Amino acid sequence: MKIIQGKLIGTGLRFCLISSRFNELISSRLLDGAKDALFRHGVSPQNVDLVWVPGAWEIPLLAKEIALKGTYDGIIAVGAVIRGDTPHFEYVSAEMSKGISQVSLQHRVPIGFGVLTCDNLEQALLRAGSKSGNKGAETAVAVLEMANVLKEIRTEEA
Ligand code: INI
Repeated sequence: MKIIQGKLIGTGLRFCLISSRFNELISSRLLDGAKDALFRHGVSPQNVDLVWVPGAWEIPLLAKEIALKGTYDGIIAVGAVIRGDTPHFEYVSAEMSKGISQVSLQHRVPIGFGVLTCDNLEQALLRAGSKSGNKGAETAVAVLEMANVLKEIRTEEA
């Protein structure tokens, strides 16, 4: 049996982080978690770029532009959509998540979904570097694994 899996080694790999300014209290913590995870797995700071967007709604378009460049092994999106008093949350979170998934599949680049969708600020804080971990860091490690497993698969194809 042949087992193909991605190593968690980031040497020589390039990543682009996308962070939303909306709910920056949360997104900045997720961003710190993502950067820390990449660097501790051997990714060079010189090989990581960061793009800020206004809110989660804008993430898919930026992800598409970045994917089109073709210069990154993976993209990591972080942010937080927090439910308010109107249905706005539903529209933003649905389109953002669908958009990220579409860009990833269309452009065959791993895009980490480190955007929290929470009912309140407390839920978000718990997932941004406290009791429930840091979803930015978890997402970065997932993208690193995907970047490596895709390299393995593509080397086999060639
Ligand atoms: N953007 C977020 O990233 N999180 C939110 O919780 C949020 N809410 O709730 O409104 C949000 N809205 C802004 C949206 O992403 C766009 O930036 C805005 O609509 C302009 O296009």
